Amino acid sequence: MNEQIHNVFLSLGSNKGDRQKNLNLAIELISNRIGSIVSQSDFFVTEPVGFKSAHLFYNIAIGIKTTYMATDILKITQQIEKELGRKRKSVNGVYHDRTIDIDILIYDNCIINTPELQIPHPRMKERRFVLEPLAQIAPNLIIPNETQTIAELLADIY
Ligand code: PH2
Ligand code: MG
Ligand code: MG
Repeated sequence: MNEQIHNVFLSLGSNKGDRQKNLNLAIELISNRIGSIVSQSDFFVTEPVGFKSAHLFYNIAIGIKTTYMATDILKITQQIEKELGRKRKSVNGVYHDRTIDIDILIYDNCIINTPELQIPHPRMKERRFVLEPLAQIAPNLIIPNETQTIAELLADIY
C-alpha cells in the first residue's frame, strides 16, 4: 500500500430548505465517503452574493484528510449534492437558490486548471463567505501561488 494522505479544504453553502440540516448531512456523507473531518468552522449566515434572493445562506468551511484524488472528490461531492436535492448547477456565473453547494477550495499545494475543476477555487480570494469560515479553521494557510495568509486576505476585504 502506498496511499498518500492529502489535506483538503472545502466550502459548503445552503440557502434552501433546512439549511443547517443540509449542511450537517453533507458533512456526515463527506466523512463517510471522502475522509475524516479534521476541522469545521462555525455556521455563518451570509447574504447571497452574485444573485438576488430573499433566502440567506449558511456557509461553513471544513478541513479533511483523504486518500482520494481531486477529481474523485469532485465526483463524490457532486453525487452528494444530487442526493441532497440540488436541482440546478450554476452556469457561467448565473446562480440559483440551492439546498447544498460543496466547493473544493484547496487540495494540498496543487494547482489544477481543467474545464471541470479549478483548484485553488478561482473566486475564493474575493469571497467573504468563503474566507471568513476558512479563517476560523486555517488562518495561517497560504493559497498556492499567493503570498498572503487567509487571515490577511480576509482583513483586506473588510
Ligand atoms: N455561493 C455562490 C454564489 N453566492 N453567496 C453566499 N452568501 N454564499 C454562497 O455559498 C454563495 C453565494 C456560488 O456558489
Ligand atoms: Mg459555490
Ligand atoms: Mg459549486
